[in-house]
Amino acid sequence: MLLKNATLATMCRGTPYGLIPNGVILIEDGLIRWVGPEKDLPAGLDLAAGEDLEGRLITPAPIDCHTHIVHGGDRAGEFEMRLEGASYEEVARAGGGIVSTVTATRETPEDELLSGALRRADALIAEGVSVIEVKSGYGLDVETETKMLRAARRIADLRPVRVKTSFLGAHAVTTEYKGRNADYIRDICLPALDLAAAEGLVDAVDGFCEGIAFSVEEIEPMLARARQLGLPVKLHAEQLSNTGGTRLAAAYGALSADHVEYATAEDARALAASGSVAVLLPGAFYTLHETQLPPIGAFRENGVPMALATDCNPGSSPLASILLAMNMGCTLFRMTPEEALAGVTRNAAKALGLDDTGIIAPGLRADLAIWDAAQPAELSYRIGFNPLHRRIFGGEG
Ligand code: DI6
Ligand code: FE
Repeated sequence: MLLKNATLATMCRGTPYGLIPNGVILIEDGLIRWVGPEKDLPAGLDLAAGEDLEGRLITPAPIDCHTHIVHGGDRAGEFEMRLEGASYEEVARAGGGIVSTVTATRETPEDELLSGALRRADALIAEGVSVIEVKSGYGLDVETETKMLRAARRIADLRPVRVKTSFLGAHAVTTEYKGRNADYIRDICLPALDLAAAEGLVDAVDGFCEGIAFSVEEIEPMLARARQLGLPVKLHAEQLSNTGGTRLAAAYGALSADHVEYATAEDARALAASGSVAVLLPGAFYTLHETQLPPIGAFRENGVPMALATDCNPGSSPLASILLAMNMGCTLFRMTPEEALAGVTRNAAKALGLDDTGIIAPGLRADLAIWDAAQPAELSYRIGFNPLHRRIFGGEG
């Protein structure tokens, strides 16, 4: 496959967007073989046979590096109650909150979890997404955590997309373990992780480090077990308050620390030292009416790579649009459109430990998005408009 007459935002470093006007991409065996300006085309390549993209923009296919798209039920009723004035406690007493999603997820058979997740995955794929990270964390028992991860894996059997799974057993505790977080980690979380990892269901280990969830001391055994199992880690950290999750993540060489609204400049330096990505989730910021902005300036100054993702989940971020996440990154977090695009391509790949995708370069997978757009800023600029012209996944499409 030879694509010609396109504007390429390769996202390779050096120039803004790694832009190549009037570019050509040669794809062979699912991989990018050659990329460059038409004038540099190697001898022997017959451009006449190429497909004329009429000046359209090509970017690396977006990657959604933080989602919870496998879950039972929804929380629309809770959303409505809160907007009618119910307090968080009243919602919880009426059976709402994260525990209601746990109940629904336990009750939902794996096939139905899968079909619900496919609807959300399809919305992402329609915007060109080629890799979706999917977390467990609405089971909170051994059986349901593994059921969620099996459903997540099956998405990639049924759709042209890659799935990376994260074990998020340490997400919340159910009533029987209320006030006994450490017991929950020992009795449920660690055995569930061991089992899921043995079944090959886990690509990374995640945890929710927060005042309303787990302390750094409670989470650390999960990271230590991940290390024993040879699995990379990431953490939900500093979302609602600063409890030290970012520094713990950095100490374990985490792939990423996610949310990080309440992270400090010192936390940013820790992430820079460990080479971890800051994954920013403006959908949750927006839904929760948060006002504390993540320390974007400190991330920039320290060279911390920033990724952007949907956090698609039924409670704090019912968002299944990577393009809207990019727009929110720019409008709410004041990221530049170039940072937003790097956030869903190069840096999202890094947040998942993927080195075969995320930029347009020879030898990498041909996972590309072709847009009805003339310049990359258009992807972040419009709201509720999908300019995807075509998606190429592993050289197909
Ligand atoms: N942070 C979040 O924003 C979600 N999980 C997490 O650790 C919330 C998930 C939910 O409300 O269902
Ligand atoms: Fe999340």
